Amino acid sequence: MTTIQTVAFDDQKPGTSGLRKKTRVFMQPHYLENFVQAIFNAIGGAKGKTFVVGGDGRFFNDRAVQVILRMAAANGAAKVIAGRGGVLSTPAASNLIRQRKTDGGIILSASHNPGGEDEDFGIKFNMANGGPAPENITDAMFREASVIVSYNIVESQDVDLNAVGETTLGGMAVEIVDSVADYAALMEQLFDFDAIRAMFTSGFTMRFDAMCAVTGPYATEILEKRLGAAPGTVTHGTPLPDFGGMHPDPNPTWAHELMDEMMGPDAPDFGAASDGDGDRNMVVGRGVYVSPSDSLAVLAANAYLAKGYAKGIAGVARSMPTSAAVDRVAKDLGVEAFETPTGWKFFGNLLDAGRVTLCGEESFGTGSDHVREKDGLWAVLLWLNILAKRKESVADILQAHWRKYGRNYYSRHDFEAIETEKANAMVSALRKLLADLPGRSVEGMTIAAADDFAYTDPVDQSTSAKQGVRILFEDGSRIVMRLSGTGTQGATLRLYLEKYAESGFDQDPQEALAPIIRAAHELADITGYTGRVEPDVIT
Ligand code: VG1
Ligand code: CO
Repeated sequence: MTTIQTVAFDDQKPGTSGLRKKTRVFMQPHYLENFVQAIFNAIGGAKGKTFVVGGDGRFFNDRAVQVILRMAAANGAAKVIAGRGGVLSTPAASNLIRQRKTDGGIILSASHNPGGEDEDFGIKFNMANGGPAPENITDAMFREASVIVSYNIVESQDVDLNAVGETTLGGMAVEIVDSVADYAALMEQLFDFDAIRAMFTSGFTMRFDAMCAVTGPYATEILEKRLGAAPGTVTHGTPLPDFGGMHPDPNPTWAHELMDEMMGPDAPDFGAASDGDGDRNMVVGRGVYVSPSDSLAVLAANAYLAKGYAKGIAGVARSMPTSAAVDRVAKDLGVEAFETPTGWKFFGNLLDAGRVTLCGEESFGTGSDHVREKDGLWAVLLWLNILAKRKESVADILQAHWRKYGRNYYSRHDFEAIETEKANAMVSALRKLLADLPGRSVEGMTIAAADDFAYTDPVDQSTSAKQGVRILFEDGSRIVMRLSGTGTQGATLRLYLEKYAESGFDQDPQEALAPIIRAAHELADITGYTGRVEPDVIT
Protein backbone atom coordinates (compact mmCIF):
# COMPACT_ATOMS: atom_id res chain seq x y z
CA MET A 1 0.00 0.00 0.00
CA THR A 2 1.34 3.42 -0.87
CA THR A 3 0.20 6.92 -0.10
CA ILE A 4 0.65 9.19 -3.10
CA GLN A 5 1.06 12.94 -2.67
CA THR A 6 -1.26 14.89 -4.95
CA VAL A 7 -2.51 18.39 -5.72
CA ALA A 8 -6.23 19.19 -5.72
CA PHE A 9 -8.10 20.00 -8.94
CA ASP A 10 -10.55 22.85 -8.55
CA ASP A 11 -13.23 21.50 -10.89
CA GLN A 12 -14.31 18.24 -9.27
CA LYS A 13 -17.84 19.38 -8.55
CA PRO A 14 -20.51 16.73 -9.21
CA GLY A 15 -23.44 17.91 -11.37
CA THR A 16 -26.93 16.52 -11.94
CA SER A 17 -25.58 12.96 -11.97
CA GLY A 18 -22.01 12.66 -10.72
CA LEU A 19 -18.77 14.13 -12.03
CA ARG A 20 -18.60 14.29 -15.85
CA LYS A 21 -15.63 15.49 -17.85
CA LYS A 22 -13.87 14.81 -21.09
CA THR A 23 -12.25 11.35 -20.95
CA ARG A 24 -8.80 12.89 -21.36
CA VAL A 25 -9.41 15.02 -18.27
CA PHE A 26 -10.06 11.84 -16.28
CA MET A 27 -7.00 10.19 -17.83
CA GLN A 28 -4.55 12.83 -16.62
CA PRO A 29 -2.38 11.79 -13.67
CA HIS A 30 -4.19 11.78 -10.29
CA TYR A 31 -7.52 13.12 -11.61
CA LEU A 32 -9.58 9.95 -11.15
CA GLU A 33 -7.62 8.95 -8.05
CA ASN A 34 -8.24 12.30 -6.35
CA PHE A 35 -11.96 12.03 -6.87
CA VAL A 36 -12.17 8.40 -5.75
CA GLN A 37 -10.31 9.31 -2.56
CA ALA A 38 -12.66 12.28 -2.12
CA ILE A 39 -15.63 9.90 -2.36
CA PHE A 40 -14.18 7.64 0.35
CA ASN A 41 -13.36 10.64 2.54
CA ALA A 42 -16.84 12.12 2.07
CA ILE A 43 -18.60 8.95 3.22
CA GLY A 44 -16.53 8.57 6.35
CA GLY A 45 -13.90 6.23 4.91
CA ALA A 46 -14.00 2.81 3.26
CA LYS A 47 -12.70 0.73 6.16
CA GLY A 48 -14.53 -2.58 6.56
CA LYS A 49 -17.12 -1.63 3.94
CA THR A 50 -18.41 -3.48 0.90
CA PHE A 51 -18.93 -1.69 -2.39
CA VAL A 52 -20.23 -2.45 -5.86
CA VAL A 53 -18.19 -1.22 -8.82
CA GLY A 54 -19.07 -1.16 -12.48
CA GLY A 55 -19.73 1.07 -15.43
CA ASP A 56 -21.29 1.34 -18.85
CA GLY A 57 -18.22 -0.07 -20.57
CA ARG A 58 -17.16 3.10 -22.31
CA PHE A 59 -13.53 3.92 -23.09
CA PHE A 60 -11.41 4.04 -19.87
CA ASN A 61 -14.05 2.06 -17.90
CA ASP A 62 -11.75 -0.95 -17.50
CA ARG A 63 -8.75 1.12 -16.39
CA ALA A 64 -10.88 3.08 -13.94
CA VAL A 65 -12.28 -0.11 -12.37
CA GLN A 66 -8.74 -1.38 -11.75
CA VAL A 67 -7.80 1.91 -10.07
CA ILE A 68 -10.92 1.85 -7.90
CA LEU A 69 -10.25 -1.75 -6.82
CA ARG A 70 -6.68 -0.88 -5.79
CA MET A 71 -7.81 2.26 -3.97
CA ALA A 72 -10.67 0.49 -2.19
CA ALA A 73 -8.18 -2.14 -0.98
CA ALA A 74 -5.73 0.54 0.16
CA ASN A 75 -8.49 2.35 2.03
CA GLY A 76 -9.36 -0.81 3.95
CA ALA A 77 -12.55 -1.90 2.21
CA ALA A 78 -13.59 -5.46 3.11
CA LYS A 79 -14.95 -6.36 -0.30
CA VAL A 80 -15.76 -5.07 -3.75
CA ILE A 81 -18.33 -6.71 -6.01
CA ALA A 82 -17.68 -5.87 -9.65
CA GLY A 83 -19.61 -6.60 -12.80
CA ARG A 84 -17.95 -8.97 -15.24
CA GLY A 85 -15.57 -7.02 -17.46
CA GLY A 86 -16.11 -4.08 -15.11
CA VAL A 87 -19.51 -3.58 -16.69
CA LEU A 88 -22.86 -2.98 -14.97
CA SER A 89 -25.84 -1.03 -16.19
CA THR A 90 -26.82 1.74 -13.77
CA PRO A 91 -30.09 0.04 -12.73
CA ALA A 92 -28.30 -3.32 -12.36
CA ALA A 93 -25.69 -1.65 -10.15
CA SER A 94 -28.47 -0.14 -8.03
CA ASN A 95 -30.06 -3.57 -7.75
CA LEU A 96 -26.78 -5.21 -6.74
CA ILE A 97 -26.07 -2.57 -4.10
CA ARG A 98 -29.46 -3.26 -2.54
CA GLN A 99 -29.68 -7.04 -2.94
CA ARG A 100 -26.24 -7.67 -1.52
CA LYS A 101 -26.78 -5.17 1.32
CA THR A 102 -23.58 -3.31 0.53
CA ASP A 103 -22.46 0.12 1.71
CA GLY A 104 -22.87 1.66 -1.73
CA GLY A 105 -21.31 1.61 -5.15
CA ILE A 106 -19.20 3.53 -7.60
CA ILE A 107 -20.73 3.76 -11.06
CA LEU A 108 -18.61 4.78 -14.03
CA SER A 109 -20.71 6.44 -16.69
CA ALA A 110 -21.38 9.61 -18.57
CA SER A 111 -24.74 8.09 -19.45
CA HIS A 112 -26.22 9.66 -22.56
CA ASN A 113 -23.00 11.51 -23.48
CA PRO A 114 -20.89 10.01 -26.29
CA GLY A 115 -17.94 7.81 -25.28
CA GLY A 116 -14.37 7.47 -26.47
CA GLU A 117 -10.94 8.91 -25.83
CA ASP A 118 -12.06 12.31 -27.11
CA GLU A 119 -15.58 12.14 -25.71
CA ASP A 120 -16.96 11.93 -22.18
CA PHE A 121 -16.42 9.95 -19.00
CA GLY A 122 -18.06 10.13 -15.59
CA ILE A 123 -18.15 8.76 -12.08
CA LYS A 124 -20.73 8.82 -9.35
CA PHE A 125 -21.38 7.28 -5.97
CA ASN A 126 -24.62 5.57 -4.96
CA MET A 127 -25.58 5.06 -1.34
CA ALA A 128 -26.54 1.85 0.47
CA ASN A 129 -30.16 2.32 -0.65
CA GLY A 130 -28.92 1.98 -4.25
CA GLY A 131 -29.66 5.61 -5.12
CA PRO A 132 -27.42 8.48 -6.20
CA ALA A 133 -25.72 10.30 -3.32
CA PRO A 134 -27.85 13.22 -2.12
CA GLU A 135 -26.63 16.81 -2.35
CA ASN A 136 -25.11 16.98 1.13
CA ILE A 137 -22.83 14.06 0.21
CA THR A 138 -21.93 15.34 -3.27
CA ASP A 139 -21.14 18.71 -1.66
CA ALA A 140 -18.85 16.90 0.79
CA MET A 141 -17.12 15.12 -2.11
CA PHE A 142 -16.42 18.48 -3.74
CA ARG A 143 -15.06 19.89 -0.48
CA GLU A 144 -12.81 16.85 0.01
CA ALA A 145 -11.62 16.97 -3.61
CA SER A 146 -10.79 20.67 -3.25
CA VAL A 147 -8.40 20.16 -0.33
CA ILE A 148 -6.99 16.72 -1.06
CA VAL A 149 -3.23 16.26 -0.55
CA SER A 150 -2.83 12.48 -0.85
CA TYR A 151 -4.57 9.26 -1.77
CA ASN A 152 -4.05 5.58 -0.94
CA ILE A 153 -3.48 2.90 -3.51
CA VAL A 154 -2.23 -0.67 -3.54
CA GLU A 155 0.47 -1.58 -6.01
CA SER A 156 -0.59 -4.77 -7.72
CA GLN A 157 -1.30 -6.47 -10.99
CA ASP A 158 -4.66 -6.08 -12.64
CA VAL A 159 -7.53 -8.21 -11.41
CA ASP A 160 -8.93 -10.46 -14.14
CA LEU A 161 -12.34 -8.84 -14.47
CA ASN A 162 -13.62 -11.56 -16.77
CA ALA A 163 -13.14 -14.40 -14.27
CA VAL A 164 -16.50 -14.71 -12.50
CA GLY A 165 -15.90 -15.74 -8.89
CA GLU A 166 -13.92 -14.63 -5.83
CA THR A 167 -10.34 -13.50 -5.56
CA THR A 168 -8.40 -11.14 -3.30
CA LEU A 169 -6.46 -7.94 -3.77
CA GLY A 170 -4.23 -6.56 -1.01
CA GLY A 171 -6.29 -8.34 1.63
CA MET A 172 -9.63 -7.21 0.18
CA ALA A 173 -12.12 -9.70 -1.26
CA VAL A 174 -13.07 -9.13 -4.89
CA GLU A 175 -16.11 -10.84 -6.35
CA ILE A 176 -16.80 -10.71 -10.06
CA VAL A 177 -20.46 -11.29 -10.89
CA ASP A 178 -22.56 -11.69 -13.98
CA SER A 179 -25.25 -9.16 -13.17
CA VAL A 180 -27.56 -9.95 -16.08
CA ALA A 181 -28.98 -13.00 -14.29
CA ASP A 182 -29.78 -11.08 -11.06
CA TYR A 183 -31.40 -8.28 -12.98
CA ALA A 184 -33.47 -10.60 -15.17
CA ALA A 185 -34.69 -12.43 -12.04
CA LEU A 186 -35.88 -9.12 -10.56
CA MET A 187 -37.79 -8.32 -13.76
CA GLU A 188 -39.48 -11.75 -13.66
CA GLN A 189 -40.80 -10.93 -10.20
CA LEU A 190 -42.37 -7.67 -11.38
CA PHE A 191 -43.83 -8.57 -14.76
CA ASP A 192 -46.03 -11.24 -16.27
CA PHE A 193 -43.48 -12.92 -18.48
CA ASP A 194 -46.00 -15.58 -19.54
CA ALA A 195 -48.41 -12.99 -20.90
CA ILE A 196 -45.64 -11.14 -22.73
CA ARG A 197 -44.26 -14.41 -24.12
CA ALA A 198 -47.71 -15.34 -25.41
CA MET A 199 -47.95 -11.97 -27.14
CA PHE A 200 -44.63 -12.52 -28.91
CA THR A 201 -45.64 -16.07 -29.86
CA SER A 202 -48.80 -14.79 -31.49
CA GLY A 203 -46.78 -12.56 -33.83
CA PHE A 204 -46.17 -9.31 -31.94
CA THR A 205 -43.04 -7.61 -33.33
CA MET A 206 -40.57 -5.32 -31.65
CA ARG A 207 -37.29 -3.49 -32.22
CA PHE A 208 -35.01 -2.60 -29.31
CA ASP A 209 -32.09 -0.34 -30.17
CA ALA A 210 -29.39 -0.79 -27.53
CA MET A 211 -27.26 1.84 -29.30
CA CYS A 212 -24.04 -0.19 -28.85
CA ALA A 213 -24.28 0.56 -25.15
CA VAL A 214 -24.62 -1.38 -21.93
CA THR A 215 -28.22 -2.64 -22.27
CA GLY A 216 -27.49 -4.98 -25.20
CA PRO A 217 -26.75 -8.13 -23.17
CA TYR A 218 -29.60 -7.44 -20.71
CA ALA A 219 -32.11 -6.85 -23.52
CA THR A 220 -30.99 -9.89 -25.52
CA GLU A 221 -31.26 -12.17 -22.49
CA ILE A 222 -34.66 -10.89 -21.38
CA LEU A 223 -36.43 -10.07 -24.66
CA GLU A 224 -35.05 -12.68 -27.01
CA LYS A 225 -34.10 -15.55 -24.69
CA ARG A 226 -36.67 -15.38 -21.88
CA LEU A 227 -39.62 -13.73 -23.63
CA GLY A 228 -39.26 -15.31 -27.03
CA ALA A 229 -38.98 -12.17 -29.14
CA ALA A 230 -37.59 -12.98 -32.59
CA PRO A 231 -33.80 -13.10 -32.93
CA GLY A 232 -32.68 -9.72 -34.20
CA THR A 233 -35.27 -7.86 -32.11
CA VAL A 234 -32.33 -6.25 -30.29
CA THR A 235 -30.15 -4.17 -32.62
CA HIS A 236 -26.76 -2.60 -31.86
CA GLY A 237 -26.70 -5.15 -29.06
CA THR A 238 -22.94 -5.44 -28.57
CA PRO A 239 -21.55 -2.84 -26.14
CA LEU A 240 -18.57 -0.98 -27.59
CA PRO A 241 -16.13 1.41 -25.84
CA ASP A 242 -17.10 4.24 -28.20
CA PHE A 243 -20.70 3.05 -28.70
CA GLY A 244 -19.78 2.45 -32.33
CA GLY A 245 -19.70 6.21 -32.76
CA MET A 246 -23.38 6.43 -31.81
CA HIS A 247 -24.61 9.11 -29.45
CA PRO A 248 -26.33 6.83 -26.93
CA ASP A 249 -29.13 9.23 -26.11
CA PRO A 250 -32.50 7.60 -26.81
CA ASN A 251 -34.45 10.45 -28.37
CA PRO A 252 -35.86 11.00 -31.87
CA THR A 253 -32.72 12.87 -32.95
CA TRP A 254 -30.09 10.39 -31.83
CA ALA A 255 -32.11 7.18 -32.16
CA HIS A 256 -33.07 8.15 -35.71
CA GLU A 257 -32.57 4.65 -37.15
CA LEU A 258 -35.25 3.32 -34.82
CA MET A 259 -37.49 6.33 -35.48
CA ASP A 260 -37.23 5.84 -39.26
CA GLU A 261 -38.19 2.21 -38.92
CA MET A 262 -41.09 2.92 -36.55
CA MET A 263 -42.50 5.64 -38.82
CA GLY A 264 -41.96 3.56 -41.98
CA PRO A 265 -44.31 1.22 -43.85
CA ASP A 266 -42.98 -2.00 -42.27
CA ALA A 267 -42.84 -0.78 -38.70
CA PRO A 268 -42.93 -3.36 -35.91
CA ASP A 269 -45.66 -3.10 -33.27
CA PHE A 270 -43.37 -1.60 -30.68
CA GLY A 271 -39.98 0.09 -30.56
CA ALA A 272 -37.67 1.15 -27.76
CA ALA A 273 -34.15 2.41 -27.18
CA SER A 274 -31.96 2.97 -24.17
CA ASP A 275 -28.95 5.10 -23.31
CA GLY A 276 -25.27 4.54 -22.54
CA ASP A 277 -25.76 3.22 -19.01
CA GLY A 278 -29.22 1.70 -19.47
CA ASP A 279 -31.27 3.94 -17.21
CA ARG A 280 -33.15 5.83 -19.93
CA ASN A 281 -35.75 4.63 -22.38
CA MET A 282 -37.55 5.92 -25.42
CA VAL A 283 -40.81 4.21 -26.34
CA VAL A 284 -42.31 4.33 -29.83
CA GLY A 285 -45.42 2.69 -31.22
CA ARG A 286 -46.02 1.91 -34.88
CA GLY A 287 -46.20 5.39 -36.40
CA VAL A 288 -46.40 7.12 -33.03
CA TYR A 289 -43.79 8.61 -30.73
CA VAL A 290 -44.57 8.58 -27.01
CA SER A 291 -43.25 11.63 -25.19
CA PRO A 292 -41.52 10.60 -21.94
CA SER A 293 -43.93 12.65 -19.84
CA ASP A 294 -46.88 10.85 -21.44
CA SER A 295 -45.12 7.53 -21.02
CA LEU A 296 -44.83 8.14 -17.27
CA ALA A 297 -48.54 9.01 -17.09
CA VAL A 298 -49.59 5.92 -19.06
CA LEU A 299 -47.38 3.69 -16.92
CA ALA A 300 -48.84 5.16 -13.72
CA ALA A 301 -52.40 4.68 -14.95
CA ASN A 302 -51.80 1.08 -16.06
CA ALA A 303 -49.17 -0.21 -13.63
CA TYR A 304 -51.80 -2.31 -11.83
CA LEU A 305 -51.81 -4.61 -14.87
CA ALA A 306 -48.34 -5.89 -13.90
CA LYS A 307 -48.12 -8.33 -11.00
CA GLY A 308 -45.45 -6.28 -9.19
CA TYR A 309 -47.84 -3.32 -8.98
CA ALA A 310 -51.17 -5.16 -8.84
CA LYS A 311 -51.88 -3.77 -5.36
CA GLY A 312 -51.74 -0.23 -6.73
CA ILE A 313 -49.16 2.50 -6.40
CA ALA A 314 -48.48 4.57 -3.28
CA GLY A 315 -47.81 7.81 -5.14
CA VAL A 316 -45.88 9.33 -8.01
CA ALA A 317 -43.06 11.82 -8.34
CA ARG A 318 -41.81 13.75 -11.34
CA SER A 319 -39.07 16.28 -11.86
CA MET A 320 -40.36 19.84 -12.05
CA PRO A 321 -39.77 20.28 -15.82
CA THR A 322 -41.67 17.03 -16.57
CA SER A 323 -45.22 17.63 -17.77
CA ALA A 324 -48.11 17.48 -15.34
CA ALA A 325 -49.73 14.57 -17.22
CA VAL A 326 -48.88 12.15 -14.41
CA ASP A 327 -50.38 14.51 -11.80
CA ARG A 328 -53.76 14.03 -13.45
CA VAL A 329 -53.42 10.27 -13.15
CA ALA A 330 -52.41 10.56 -9.49
CA LYS A 331 -55.46 12.71 -8.79
CA ASP A 332 -57.69 10.16 -10.46
CA LEU A 333 -56.10 7.32 -8.47
CA GLY A 334 -56.31 9.33 -5.24
CA VAL A 335 -52.56 9.11 -4.54
CA GLU A 336 -49.97 11.78 -3.79
CA ALA A 337 -47.96 13.47 -6.56
CA PHE A 338 -44.61 15.13 -5.87
CA GLU A 339 -42.64 17.66 -7.93
CA THR A 340 -38.87 17.46 -7.36
CA PRO A 341 -35.79 19.13 -8.86
CA THR A 342 -34.13 17.53 -11.88
CA GLY A 343 -32.01 14.45 -11.14
CA TRP A 344 -32.82 11.03 -9.75
CA LYS A 345 -31.15 11.76 -6.41
CA PHE A 346 -34.23 13.75 -5.39
CA PHE A 347 -36.53 10.71 -5.64
CA GLY A 348 -34.58 8.56 -3.17
CA ASN A 349 -36.11 9.81 0.06
CA LEU A 350 -39.67 9.58 -1.27
CA LEU A 351 -39.05 6.01 -2.48
CA ASP A 352 -37.35 4.97 0.77
CA ALA A 353 -40.23 6.40 2.80
CA GLY A 354 -42.77 4.48 0.72
CA ARG A 355 -44.48 7.70 -0.33
CA VAL A 356 -44.10 6.98 -4.06
CA THR A 357 -43.91 3.86 -6.22
CA LEU A 358 -43.32 5.37 -9.67
CA CYS A 359 -41.06 8.27 -10.67
CA GLY A 360 -40.09 9.89 -13.91
CA GLU A 361 -38.41 12.67 -15.78
CA GLU A 362 -39.10 14.24 -19.15
CA SER A 363 -35.57 13.26 -20.19
CA PHE A 364 -36.55 9.66 -21.00
CA GLY A 365 -36.22 8.40 -17.44
CA THR A 366 -38.83 6.29 -15.65
CA GLY A 367 -38.48 3.95 -12.73
CA SER A 368 -40.04 2.55 -9.60
CA ASP A 369 -39.24 1.45 -6.08
CA HIS A 370 -37.69 -1.82 -7.35
CA VAL A 371 -34.32 -0.01 -7.47
CA ARG A 372 -33.21 3.56 -6.74
CA GLU A 373 -32.27 4.57 -10.28
CA LYS A 374 -34.28 5.13 -13.39
CA ASP A 375 -34.45 1.93 -15.36
CA GLY A 376 -34.74 1.78 -19.14
CA LEU A 377 -35.49 -1.89 -19.63
CA TRP A 378 -37.92 -1.88 -16.71
CA ALA A 379 -40.02 0.78 -18.46
CA VAL A 380 -39.95 -1.19 -21.71
CA LEU A 381 -41.09 -4.34 -19.90
CA LEU A 382 -43.89 -2.49 -18.11
CA TRP A 383 -45.07 -1.19 -21.49
CA LEU A 384 -44.92 -4.74 -22.91
CA ASN A 385 -46.86 -6.01 -19.92
CA ILE A 386 -49.53 -3.36 -20.47
CA LEU A 387 -49.70 -4.10 -24.21
CA ALA A 388 -50.02 -7.84 -23.49
CA LYS A 389 -52.89 -7.27 -21.07
CA ARG A 390 -54.78 -4.55 -22.92
CA LYS A 391 -54.27 -6.10 -26.34
CA GLU A 392 -54.41 -2.64 -27.94
CA SER A 393 -51.83 -0.75 -29.98
CA VAL A 394 -49.60 1.96 -28.48
CA ALA A 395 -51.49 4.56 -30.55
CA ASP A 396 -54.86 3.39 -29.22
CA ILE A 397 -53.65 3.37 -25.64
CA LEU A 398 -52.34 6.93 -26.00
CA GLN A 399 -55.57 8.18 -27.58
CA ALA A 400 -57.66 6.57 -24.86
CA HIS A 401 -55.39 8.12 -22.23
CA TRP A 402 -55.81 11.62 -23.68
CA ARG A 403 -59.57 11.18 -23.99
CA LYS A 404 -59.74 10.41 -20.30
CA TYR A 405 -57.22 12.91 -18.92
CA GLY A 406 -56.70 15.50 -21.67
CA ARG A 407 -53.33 15.99 -23.37
CA ASN A 408 -50.37 17.90 -22.00
CA TYR A 409 -48.66 19.00 -25.20
CA TYR A 410 -45.00 19.03 -24.34
CA SER A 411 -41.57 19.58 -25.83
CA ARG A 412 -38.01 20.29 -24.75
CA HIS A 413 -35.66 22.41 -26.83
CA ASP A 414 -31.92 22.07 -26.17
CA PHE A 415 -29.44 24.74 -27.18
CA GLU A 416 -26.07 23.06 -26.81
CA ALA A 417 -22.49 24.24 -26.29
CA ILE A 418 -23.37 27.88 -25.70
CA GLU A 419 -20.53 29.99 -24.32
CA THR A 420 -20.92 29.66 -20.56
CA GLU A 421 -20.75 33.40 -19.90
CA LYS A 422 -23.50 34.15 -22.39
CA ALA A 423 -25.76 31.46 -20.96
CA ASN A 424 -25.17 32.70 -17.42
CA ALA A 425 -25.90 36.29 -18.46
CA MET A 426 -29.18 35.22 -20.03
CA VAL A 427 -30.28 33.30 -16.95
CA SER A 428 -29.38 36.11 -14.53
CA ALA A 429 -31.25 38.64 -16.65
CA LEU A 430 -34.26 36.34 -16.64
CA ARG A 431 -34.07 35.90 -12.87
CA LYS A 432 -34.08 39.68 -12.39
CA LEU A 433 -37.19 39.91 -14.54
CA LEU A 434 -39.24 37.34 -12.63
CA ALA A 435 -40.81 39.63 -10.03
CA ASP A 436 -42.23 41.93 -12.73
CA LEU A 437 -43.68 39.20 -14.94
CA PRO A 438 -47.03 38.37 -13.27
CA GLY A 439 -49.83 40.21 -15.02
CA ARG A 440 -47.79 40.83 -18.16
CA SER A 441 -49.19 39.58 -21.45
CA VAL A 442 -47.12 37.85 -24.14
CA GLU A 443 -48.43 36.29 -27.35
CA GLY A 444 -51.94 36.99 -26.07
CA MET A 445 -51.36 34.95 -22.91
CA THR A 446 -51.25 36.43 -19.42
CA ILE A 447 -48.49 35.41 -17.02
CA ALA A 448 -49.94 34.20 -13.71
CA ALA A 449 -46.72 33.53 -11.80
CA ALA A 450 -42.96 33.35 -12.29
CA ASP A 451 -40.28 32.04 -9.96
CA ASP A 452 -37.05 30.10 -9.60
CA PHE A 453 -38.00 26.62 -8.40
CA ALA A 454 -36.97 25.83 -4.83
CA TYR A 455 -37.58 22.47 -3.19
CA THR A 456 -37.92 21.29 0.36
CA ASP A 457 -37.62 17.53 0.66
CA PRO A 458 -40.82 16.32 2.38
CA VAL A 459 -38.91 13.55 4.18
CA ASP A 460 -35.72 15.16 5.55
CA GLN A 461 -36.60 18.84 5.00
CA SER A 462 -33.36 19.52 3.13
CA THR A 463 -33.66 22.41 0.70
CA SER A 464 -32.43 23.02 -2.85
CA ALA A 465 -32.73 26.45 -4.45
CA LYS A 466 -32.40 27.76 -8.02
CA GLN A 467 -33.59 24.59 -9.70
CA GLY A 468 -35.04 26.21 -12.81
CA VAL A 469 -36.95 29.31 -13.83
CA ARG A 470 -40.70 28.78 -14.24
CA ILE A 471 -43.11 31.05 -16.05
CA LEU A 472 -46.70 29.98 -15.59
CA PHE A 473 -49.56 31.33 -17.68
CA GLU A 474 -53.18 31.80 -16.65
CA ASP A 475 -54.36 29.02 -18.96
CA GLY A 476 -52.01 26.52 -17.29
CA SER A 477 -49.36 26.68 -20.02
CA ARG A 478 -45.79 26.77 -18.81
CA ILE A 479 -42.24 27.69 -19.77
CA VAL A 480 -39.29 26.31 -17.79
CA MET A 481 -35.65 27.14 -18.37
CA ARG A 482 -32.54 25.74 -16.75
CA LEU A 483 -28.93 25.02 -17.60
CA SER A 484 -27.82 21.42 -17.93
CA GLY A 485 -25.69 19.87 -15.20
CA THR A 486 -24.39 16.92 -17.22
CA GLY A 487 -22.55 18.54 -20.12
CA THR A 488 -18.79 18.75 -20.50
CA GLN A 489 -18.50 21.62 -22.94
CA GLY A 490 -19.83 25.17 -22.50
CA ALA A 491 -23.43 25.45 -21.34
CA THR A 492 -26.60 23.77 -22.57
CA LEU A 493 -29.86 25.65 -22.22
CA ARG A 494 -32.88 23.43 -21.71
CA LEU A 495 -36.17 25.09 -22.58
CA TYR A 496 -39.24 23.10 -21.53
CA LEU A 497 -42.64 23.94 -23.00
CA GLU A 498 -46.06 22.72 -21.97
CA LYS A 499 -49.70 23.37 -22.81
CA TYR A 500 -52.77 21.50 -21.68
CA ALA A 501 -55.62 20.65 -24.08
CA GLU A 502 -58.98 19.13 -23.20
CA SER A 503 -59.73 18.29 -26.81
CA GLY A 504 -57.97 18.25 -30.20
CA PHE A 505 -55.31 15.67 -29.54
CA ASP A 506 -53.85 15.27 -33.01
CA GLN A 507 -51.83 18.44 -33.37
CA ASP A 508 -48.10 18.42 -33.94
CA PRO A 509 -46.68 19.42 -30.51
CA GLN A 510 -44.42 22.06 -32.12
CA GLU A 511 -47.50 23.68 -33.66
CA ALA A 512 -49.60 23.39 -30.53
CA LEU A 513 -46.77 25.00 -28.57
CA ALA A 514 -45.83 27.66 -31.14
CA PRO A 515 -47.09 30.71 -29.17
CA ILE A 516 -45.37 29.44 -26.02
CA ILE A 517 -42.11 28.91 -27.91
CA ARG A 518 -42.31 32.47 -29.25
CA ALA A 519 -43.08 33.79 -25.76
CA ALA A 520 -40.04 32.00 -24.33
CA HIS A 521 -37.75 33.49 -26.95
CA GLU A 522 -39.19 36.94 -26.36
CA LEU A 523 -39.02 36.84 -22.56
CA ALA A 524 -35.51 35.39 -22.31
CA ASP A 525 -34.13 36.96 -25.49
CA ILE A 526 -32.44 33.66 -26.29
CA THR A 527 -31.16 34.83 -29.65
CA GLY A 528 -29.92 38.16 -28.30
CA TYR A 529 -27.87 36.52 -25.56
CA THR A 530 -26.71 33.36 -27.29
CA GLY A 531 -26.95 34.07 -31.01
CA ARG A 532 -29.03 30.90 -31.38
CA VAL A 533 -32.25 30.94 -33.35
CA GLU A 534 -33.05 27.23 -33.50
CA PRO A 535 -32.46 24.50 -30.90
CA ASP A 536 -29.95 21.73 -31.61
CA VAL A 537 -32.21 18.96 -30.33
CA ILE A 538 -35.99 18.86 -29.97
CA THR A 539 -37.62 16.12 -27.94
C1 VG1 B 1 -30.07 15.41 -17.62
C2 VG1 B 1 -31.58 15.30 -17.56
C3 VG1 B 1 -32.01 14.86 -16.18
C4 VG1 B 1 -31.33 13.54 -15.84
C5 VG1 B 1 -29.83 13.68 -15.98
C6 VG1 B 1 -29.09 12.37 -15.78
O1 VG1 B 1 -29.62 16.37 -16.70
O2 VG1 B 1 -32.18 16.52 -17.92
O3 VG1 B 1 -33.41 14.75 -16.15
O4 VG1 B 1 -31.64 13.15 -14.53
O5 VG1 B 1 -29.49 14.16 -17.29
O6 VG1 B 1 -29.52 11.41 -16.69
P1 VG1 B 1 -29.24 17.88 -17.11
O7 VG1 B 1 -28.72 18.54 -15.88
O8 VG1 B 1 -28.24 17.77 -18.22
O9 VG1 B 1 -30.51 18.50 -17.62
V1 VG1 B 1 -28.46 10.21 -17.20
O10 VG1 B 1 -29.34 9.04 -17.97
O11 VG1 B 1 -27.45 11.17 -18.18
O12 VG1 B 1 -27.58 9.79 -15.89
CO1 CO C 1 -28.29 7.36 -18.26
